[in-house]
Amino acid sequence: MKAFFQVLAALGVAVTCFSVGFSLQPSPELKLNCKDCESCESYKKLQRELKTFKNKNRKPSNIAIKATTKASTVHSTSSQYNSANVNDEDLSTEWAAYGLENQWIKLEWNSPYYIKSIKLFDRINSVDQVLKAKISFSDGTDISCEALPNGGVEPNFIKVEKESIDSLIINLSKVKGLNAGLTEVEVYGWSDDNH
Ligand SMILES: [Ca+2]
Repeated sequence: MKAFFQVLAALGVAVTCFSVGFSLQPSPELKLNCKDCESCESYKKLQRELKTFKNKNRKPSNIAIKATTKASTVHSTSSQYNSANVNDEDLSTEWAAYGLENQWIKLEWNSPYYIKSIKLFDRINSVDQVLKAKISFSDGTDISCEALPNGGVEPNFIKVEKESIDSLIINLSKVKGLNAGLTEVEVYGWSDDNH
C-alpha cells in the first residue's frame, strides 16, 4: 500500500480519503472530503508517509538568507561586525562578539522550515576561534558542534533533520580570543508546509 501511494505522489496525483475508502483526483493537493479524516489514524499515517516521500525528493537551499538576525553583543558599534553579516552569503563579512564564552546569535524566520544541515564558518582571522558551540532549535532540541576550522575558509558541517523550525540560536560555548564570532551561517532546508 505504501509503495502504491508513493507512486501516486511521484505522479503528482492527489489522494482523497473517504470514510469508505480512497479515490483519486487530478490535483496535486491532498484533500479532506470527510469530517472524520482529521481523527482517522490511517489518514494521518498516509499524510506522514506522503510528507516523508516528498522530503526525500526535495532539494535543500540556503534558507539562512531569509532569516533576520540578532546577536547578544557586537564587537563595535560600526556595521563592520554586526549580526546581519552572518547571512549575507559573503565570506568576507563577519559577526564579531564583544566578550568571551556564551555569546550568541539568533536566526529567526517568519514561517517554519524543514532543516537538513547547517554550515558554520569561523571568523576570518586566526586569533579568534569558536572551539565549541551549541545550536538550540525552536522545537526545544539542541545539538553540540566541535571546533570550527580556524580562519573561516572551511565550515563545520552539521547534519540534522528538523521539522517546523522558525528560529535557532547558536551559542559560542567555548572560544579562543576576545572577539569570537562567525563569518557565515548557512542553513539548508525548505519551507515546511506540512503537506
Ligand atoms: Ca558574511
